[in-house]
Amino acid sequence: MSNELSAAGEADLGEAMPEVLRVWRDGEVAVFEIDNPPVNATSQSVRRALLDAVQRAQSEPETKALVICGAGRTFTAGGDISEFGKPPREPHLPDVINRIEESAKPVVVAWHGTALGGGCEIGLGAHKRIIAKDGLVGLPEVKLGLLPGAGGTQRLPRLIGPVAALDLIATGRMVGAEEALRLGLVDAIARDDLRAEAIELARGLIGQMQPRLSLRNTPAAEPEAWQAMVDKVNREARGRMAPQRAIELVSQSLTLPFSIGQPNERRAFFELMNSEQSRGLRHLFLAEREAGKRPELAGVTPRDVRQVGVIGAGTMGSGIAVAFLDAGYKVMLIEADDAALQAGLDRVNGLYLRSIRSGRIDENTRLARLANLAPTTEMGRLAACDLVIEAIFEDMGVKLELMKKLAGLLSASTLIATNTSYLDLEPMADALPAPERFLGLHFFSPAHVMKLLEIVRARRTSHEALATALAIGRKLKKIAVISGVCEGFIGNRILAKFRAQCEFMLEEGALPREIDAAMEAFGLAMGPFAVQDLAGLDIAWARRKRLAATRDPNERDVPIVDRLCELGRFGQKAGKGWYTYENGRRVPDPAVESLVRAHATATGRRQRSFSAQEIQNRVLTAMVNEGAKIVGEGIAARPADVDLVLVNGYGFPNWRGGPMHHADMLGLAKIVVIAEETAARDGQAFSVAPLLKELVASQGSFAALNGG
Ligand code: T1G
Repeated sequence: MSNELSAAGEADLGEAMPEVLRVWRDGEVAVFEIDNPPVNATSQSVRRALLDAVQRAQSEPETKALVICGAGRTFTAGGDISEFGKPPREPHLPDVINRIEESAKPVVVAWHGTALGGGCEIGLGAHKRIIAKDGLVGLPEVKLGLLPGAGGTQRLPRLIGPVAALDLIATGRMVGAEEALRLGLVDAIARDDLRAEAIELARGLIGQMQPRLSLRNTPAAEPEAWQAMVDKVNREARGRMAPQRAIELVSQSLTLPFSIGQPNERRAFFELMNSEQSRGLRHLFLAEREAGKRPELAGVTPRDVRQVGVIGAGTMGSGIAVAFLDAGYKVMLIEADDAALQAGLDRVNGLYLRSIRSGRIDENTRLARLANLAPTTEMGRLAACDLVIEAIFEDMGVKLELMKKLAGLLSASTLIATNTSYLDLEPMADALPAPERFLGLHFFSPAHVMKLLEIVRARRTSHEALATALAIGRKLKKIAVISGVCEGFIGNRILAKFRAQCEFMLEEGALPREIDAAMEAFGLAMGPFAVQDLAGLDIAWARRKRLAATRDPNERDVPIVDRLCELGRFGQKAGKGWYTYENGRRVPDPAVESLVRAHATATGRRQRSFSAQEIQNRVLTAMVNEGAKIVGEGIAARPADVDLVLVNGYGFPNWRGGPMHHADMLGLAKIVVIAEETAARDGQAFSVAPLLKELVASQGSFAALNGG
């Protein structure tokens, strides 16, 4: 039977200690349970309590073995992110873990929930590891721009070999129990009762000499496998420093003793901690968790949504249907006629077949998800839905007609959402009784893959509808950001300014390939012209033609895309656009370059060459300036929300933290100087955001507006 020995914080450990470690004994086994909600982070108090408990156990004759486990939903999420960037406080985690490893009495770690970062490293210091069936373990530090800093880069390769270790450290991916066992990362998977089995395991080790990972040699790697992994990590690092440092440190575990490798790791850890890349990634981690927290929504209970109707089974509609099916919702997919419905179903099936082929899901999962799909052409059936999302043609007239139809079909309490990416929500809301249940759910294509969801709040959208949308976003595992209504909402509004600035540079002497190369060097996955080719230039052309009649003739407008389309250069699908495509490979086309040059000369503007840095500065300034307007107008609640949108929906490099965070790093004064130059040059197409000027005048920063 278990008997409670002490709780850290009670008499024997001194008054000052918070109760973050519960200690009791099961026969000869002392059990230490980390209890530091919400995720048992290895905060200073936890490190102190764990170190004291392990030390004390050494001299307790009745204790012969130790088990370390976690309370609540997770073993530990690792280092306490709120302590990052502050001076480290003793005891340091590497020392605590070294002490665990040196324990004369065997130590077993019981992993449940997630054992991440420092939580995984505690396990590597222990003598045996057991994991719950549904437990996950990993070293995700790289996602925060860091590396494991408590021995992980040195002990993991010694345990599972350098190739697998580098894979886990450089990707930061979590592995489940089965894979952990296969890799040799755990000694056992608990059959049933993790705690009891961990205690049993510890009991079986009593009296035996315990191996220390730090004294072991890293097993030699197959040279080709090692090189292949190094190449993969370098390829995928794309400007990020942490994965590259991981290669260096895991390599050191092959040649250097732990006593040298560990201090090297610690140095790298602090260097990275102070890097802009890690600051950017940590900013996004916190921004993601803050995005859904709105003071006005505190205490508002989201509605229960189970049955979702999706109207329109085109690319967006079918992707949205799959996103909801994947999250366990029942989905009704509506099309106007049988042929369109069948085409939509084929799309849904195609998405699932791709998921099977890539190993993301198995056949049973596919069948289970499809069992929740009800395809139909009968609009009347929508009455059974808790939420209806329209994903039909992007045309106000068509959408208004649909809203009128829905008004007659649905009860006034059914939530109604539009997936429009540009159109004004207010006229649609006007067409509905009870407009407070209406809002925008702007998904990004492919909707079942892309992480971003813009929740668009119309003037009358209720708190309940917003809270429900946020809860849906969480269930869909999306990063949901609330936007007010404006042309293009947060993301497309900034994208429009970004693209315009790129086209303006074409008129001043830059070439598409130079702009793309500069922006790819900045960290964008693809340059803006290559992206347009991928999406198809005809879409922009159609929109331009639609807007031509109402365009202000004084506004700076670049018509090059019209010329390309007139020549049938619709982008990748036509084999030519801003570039020519040879066997799928993009190559600059002299014909386009002379067309661009001819247009540029005809504008009468001064022609000059651009450095990559100048291109990047102009693009960034255009984005940040528009972002500042969006925040200033209250369309986005915080600059950090703008960062989340650009990083998760538009390929802005996450290690730069998003445009607003990056602007803070560069200094807003510098951005304002470039913005003022731009305003002088671009006339009506550009004005400096008042908020940006205010912040510079008050020596403020976007960060100060993030709160949280
Ligand atoms: N430190 C402090 N707070 C944390 C935290 C952490 N490591 N992880 C999560 N939280 C907070 C989070 O801000 C939120 O707070 C709440 O917990 C719930 O999180 C030397 C030093 C564990 C998979 O990178 O991946 O170890 O918003 O909303 O979706 O090598 O959180 O409620 O106020 O995310 O269930 C490495 C990061 C650290 C893990 C849970 N560890 N965390 O996901 O809940 S570096 C990580 C996660 C390290 C050593 C170094 C996830 C999760 P609030 P949540 P979730």
